[in-house]
Amino acid sequence: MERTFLAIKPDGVQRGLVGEIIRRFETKGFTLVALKFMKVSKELAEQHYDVHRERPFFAGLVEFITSGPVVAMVWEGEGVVASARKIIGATNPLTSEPGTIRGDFGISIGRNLIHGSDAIETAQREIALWFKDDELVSWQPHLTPWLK
Ligand code: FUP
Repeated sequence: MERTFLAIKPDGVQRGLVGEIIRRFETKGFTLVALKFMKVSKELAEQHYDVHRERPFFAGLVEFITSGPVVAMVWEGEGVVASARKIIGATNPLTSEPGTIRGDFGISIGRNLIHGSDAIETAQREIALWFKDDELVSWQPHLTPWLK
């Protein structure tokens, strides 16, 4: 089954949006596989954003993501990678559609509340980077038959 990696960034935590953000994935019908509340090390932040290493915003991005606790999560479900990206909205909250997390709660590209893997292969890399195998919980929610 398809899985994605999501992380509520320090701004989402500081603004008290953890419950609101998790609720959107839960009520959509996706299944929670792993969740941890943690401070992010500089090493983990740099590895996570490795593709942006040469970009001018890289240092600020690493500083921001390590500035306070985050909620790291794995969610599972058919098409979850692309669907989560829709629920999250475009990178810049000023142009994200209303109804998306970034569109509803953000105004700054550098404070865009949540990360979501952009492709299935990226999700696999990010899940392995953030979680140990024994932190991933496989289970069958009883609600499943009502959603299909
Ligand atoms: P996304 O996949 O929507 O999180 O966006 P990207 O992978 O393109 O960018 C990763 C993070 O870099 C964004 F969440 C915000 C930050 N960023 C900037 O701060 N400035 C930019 O110009 C582009 C991205």
